[in-house]
Amino acid sequence: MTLAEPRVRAALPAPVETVEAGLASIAEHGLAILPGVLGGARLEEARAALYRAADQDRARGREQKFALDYVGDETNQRVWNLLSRDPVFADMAEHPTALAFIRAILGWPALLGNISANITGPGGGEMVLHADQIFVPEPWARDAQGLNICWCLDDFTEETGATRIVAGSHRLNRAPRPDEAGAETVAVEAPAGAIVVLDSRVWHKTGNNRTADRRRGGVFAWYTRPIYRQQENWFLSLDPSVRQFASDEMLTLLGWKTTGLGLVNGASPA
Ligand SMILES: O=C(O)CCC(=O)C(=O)O
Repeated sequence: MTLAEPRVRAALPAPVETVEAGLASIAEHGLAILPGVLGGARLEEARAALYRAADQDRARGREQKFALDYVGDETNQRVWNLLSRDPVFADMAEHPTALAFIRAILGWPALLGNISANITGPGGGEMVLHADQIFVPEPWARDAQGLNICWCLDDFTEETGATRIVAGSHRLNRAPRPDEAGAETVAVEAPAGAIVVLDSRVWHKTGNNRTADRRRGGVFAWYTRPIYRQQENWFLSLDPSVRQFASDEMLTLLGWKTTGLGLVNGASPA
């Protein structure tokens, strides 16, 4: 990084309680931490649904690794296409607080690129340091092209492998170069039930899980402006009952309700 580039800091922003404060935190630091968005029985329901899906995938040999995870790491576990696994994940993807951030930063319509999980396990390795919009050719436009909303279903701590970020790096408005992979990062510590809203340009990675026996479940809802291809191909993989009972907002997020792009014979498919 040259001196002409904005300073990035290792410090974490303070948690906030409102969307308005969250938007200010994202503008300044590239992320916002909002505790208590999920609580009580809803948190337990989401957690149970995630670990049920993860354990089923492992037992059936259905795990799929991710390209940015370290090769050979058999500890951390990805669970994809959560919409098809339990209705609680649709509730999270279209949670009013989540959509308030999407509307304010990306505008509407926006697309849900995926809602998937990364579960760290004891001894689990880190991920490659990255920005989520790395598929966008540089130079990047002035504004974020996506938002990643992490739902902490367990306590995110340094020991459990909390996501690690380079706060303020969104202001560099470019992806990290290979020689910056070792940049100083800080663990985003947040209690179970919190959401962490990440600007798609902020540099981050999974942390090492150094516990003897604790998993860290994080559900990542990834949204983009409507010109980008979704990470999950919902049209092939989505359980049809999700679309059948979807709200108008969910149909828009999935790409079934659309204008201009993604038409079927010139008309919106839904
Ligand atoms: O698991 C984490 O903490 C980060 C995951 C992540 O950055 C990603 O999936 O893009």
